[in-house]
Amino acid sequence: MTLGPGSDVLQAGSANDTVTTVADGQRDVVDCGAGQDTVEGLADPNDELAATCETAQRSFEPAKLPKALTVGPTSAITLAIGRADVPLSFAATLATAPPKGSAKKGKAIATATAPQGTGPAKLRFKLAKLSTGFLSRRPEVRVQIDVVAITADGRHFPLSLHSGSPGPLQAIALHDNQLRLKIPAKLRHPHRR
Ligand SMILES: [Ca+2]
Ligand SMILES: [Ca+2]
Repeated sequence: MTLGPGSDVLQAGSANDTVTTVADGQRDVVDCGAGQDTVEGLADPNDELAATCETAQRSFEPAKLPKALTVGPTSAITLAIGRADVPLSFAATLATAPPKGSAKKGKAIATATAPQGTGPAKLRFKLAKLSTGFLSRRPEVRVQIDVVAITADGRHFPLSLHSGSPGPLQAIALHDNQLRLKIPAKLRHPHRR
């Protein structure tokens, strides 16, 4: 099976399939189905290849996002985003999640970068001004994490991270890249006991 130009979603059947043209710079979502299946070529960092693709070279394997994360005592959060099998650097923005179905953009809260490397990838966000402003009033806020993987040759791949384990075809769902951030009262009101 050869995928065409652009982003593709492929659900293969029970035959032994060979899927080509995944490393095309576009995000592809592939579930190989049953059988002994092969994906040819090194996948793009944002391609999503299900575990049903037995033989596949993944360049980035995303981690499962936690459903909720509590801000640490230094007003920072550290998030494991996955594992790079080729040298990748990362740039990320943390913003409030817009209401479901809304075209509005969230409010940016923090940014983070991770230097180029292979192996486990982590992002550390330092949150400013928790004791003033809108975050001081919110014990919990739904946030969106937009992460871009940058290859050694400078190409940018927006990543898709999930907190659940939906089937790969549902993986392009609404709540991509979102989690709940819990902000302890003592960070929001440091002077109150
Ligand atoms: Ca691709
Ligand atoms: Ca198959």
